[in-house]
Amino acid sequence: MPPDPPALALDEPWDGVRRVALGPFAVVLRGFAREHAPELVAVIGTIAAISPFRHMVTPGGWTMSVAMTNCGQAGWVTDRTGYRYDAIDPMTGRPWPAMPRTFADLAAEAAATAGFSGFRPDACLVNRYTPGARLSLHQDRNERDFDQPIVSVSLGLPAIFLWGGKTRAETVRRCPLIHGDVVVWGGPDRLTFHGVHTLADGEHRLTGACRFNLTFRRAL
Ligand code: MD3
Ligand code: FE
Repeated sequence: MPPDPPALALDEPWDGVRRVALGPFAVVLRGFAREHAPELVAVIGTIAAISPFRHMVTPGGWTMSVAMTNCGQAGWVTDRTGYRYDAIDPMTGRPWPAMPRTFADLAAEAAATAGFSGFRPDACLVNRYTPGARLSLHQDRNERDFDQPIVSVSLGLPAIFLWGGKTRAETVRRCPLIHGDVVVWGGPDRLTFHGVHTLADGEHRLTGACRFNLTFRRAL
């Protein structure tokens, strides 16, 4: 009998991608988007020229510290009436800018690398964090099909991602996310409580004093 192949540690790249598991179906692909970062940041600028970043208001009446915009067929929005996906940007009254091919291809490639082949996102939420901004613990449950994964791309300043459990009460773990990291969530980990810790001061050569996060979803 041939000997078993040597076990691969999860953080050892076997196809050039360094993986860090957050859970059984949640994986960080370290630096996966790094080489695409300059283009991604430039495209964020063209999206924001059409649908500007804005601070949305939660149903409870709080103005979010994270500024947001969207591209794709559907955009995530919140106002006093609730959270939803909308094909129309409420600020401009026009459709969100189309999802650039480079965005959709990167998200599909990352999903496939994490074991979710055939992911075709129709929504991309663009989050902009400046120092002091944070995203409190929440679940993403406005999407129709929870079997579809979510892909997130971190650009610019580093952040501490908060990773909880299936209920709000469970212990929260911290995971640093840096420029170029891509995270893919799916399956049972899709409804995990998560958030982003208050962004620390800093300067990034590509983004200045800011962190962008692209969140790709199949919303419709
Ligand atoms: C884990 N954004 O926009 S993306 C969000 O860095 C959001 O801006 C964070 O959470 C950010 O809703 C993190 C990562 C993310 C998105 C969806 C998830 C993580 C998730 C759904 C389930 C579990
Ligand atoms: Fe979220």
